[in-house]
Amino acid sequence: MQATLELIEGHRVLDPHPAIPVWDVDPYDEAVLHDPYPFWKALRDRGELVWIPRYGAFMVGRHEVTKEVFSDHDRFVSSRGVGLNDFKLETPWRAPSIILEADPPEHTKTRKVMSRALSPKVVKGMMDMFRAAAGEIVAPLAAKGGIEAVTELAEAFPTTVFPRAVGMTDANPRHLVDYGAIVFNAVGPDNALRRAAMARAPEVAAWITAACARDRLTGDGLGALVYAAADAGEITHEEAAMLVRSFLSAGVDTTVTGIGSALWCFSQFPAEWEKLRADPSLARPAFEEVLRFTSPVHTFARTAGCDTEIAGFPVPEGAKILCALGAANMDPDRWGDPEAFRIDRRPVGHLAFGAGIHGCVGQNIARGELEAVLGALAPRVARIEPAGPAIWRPNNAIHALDRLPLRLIPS
Ligand code: OVM
Repeated sequence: MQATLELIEGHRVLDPHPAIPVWDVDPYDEAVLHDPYPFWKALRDRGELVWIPRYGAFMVGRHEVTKEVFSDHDRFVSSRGVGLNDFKLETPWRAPSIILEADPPEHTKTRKVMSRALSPKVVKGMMDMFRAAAGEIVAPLAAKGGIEAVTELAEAFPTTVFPRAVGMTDANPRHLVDYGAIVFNAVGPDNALRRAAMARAPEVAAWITAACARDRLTGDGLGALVYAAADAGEITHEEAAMLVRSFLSAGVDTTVTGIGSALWCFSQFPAEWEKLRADPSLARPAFEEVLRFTSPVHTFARTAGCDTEIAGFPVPEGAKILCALGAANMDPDRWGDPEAFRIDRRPVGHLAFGAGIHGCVGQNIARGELEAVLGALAPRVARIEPAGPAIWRPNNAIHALDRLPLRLIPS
């Protein structure tokens, strides 16, 4: 007879070292996800490394230690999943991503292909298309005045330009946005958010998988670049389809969130909008500050691949470490006056794109999209004012708005 391995949230049950601070909190409580800032402060205040009994996992939120865990891919692996489930012990809900949920040496090959497809040169070639699309979306909104910014702008722009960039021949904007939300909720615990996401996963995932096939893509997009790497023998054609799936997993919900959060920041800090209008070259640094201030991906995990230490405390092999990127981005030990949103801060070292070999491979295209959107808004819109309460949408990994009513005052 074989003893049943006891699991908590799909990973091994462990006993933390008794000196590690224990915090009886649910980091995925909907109240926390609605307004995570007080939770992030409390997490940093509890210590360098905290034990969360509710999920049998460690958590970090101070900048230095979060960056250490996130960038040390030798000790803290991604191949066992970047959520609470340990892929070594439980079958994941979809075939693992061959870039996000992979370690070297396998990761090295797929990362190289994606990195080339998303290079600054490729993104530069898309900027005219991004700027034209941003102008077409923004001009009527600026004239209209009252808008619901999440649907009319934050979702409208990436769901227009991203399928074109990838070369998708038929796009379903709703499925693209929803798939992102599913993928990101899936890295959380088995809570109501994850269950609701999983209920919709079969239908949406089937559509996504079909959309990754070569015959569904044009010959001149990012998808074609990935399939060209397969033709060249760098990866297999099956791997190419999986990497196209990664574009569709990581490229839509994240940029939708970035745009929505940028608009929210400017509606809250009108003097910063004036600064941007006075100096449009601040669009890029402004986006970095939006990322630091709002952390579109608030939490991802790693798994200890060996017995190791964090902040001097022992951490056993198989331990999950929840990394609160949002907490690190607001750490007063790293950022002066972190609760001030200042578009000229130039917050080098923020963790919104992660760090190390898994740092967001799409960050150039994300920056290009935001530059296009802010570049279309700045000359047309004198002020961005709240026109009702901004409502955040709880997600196990994404810190995003659900509704953002705004009044755009034309210039
Ligand atoms: C992927 C992927 C990459 C980055 C983020 C992400 C969880 C997914 O390769 O599927 O969202």
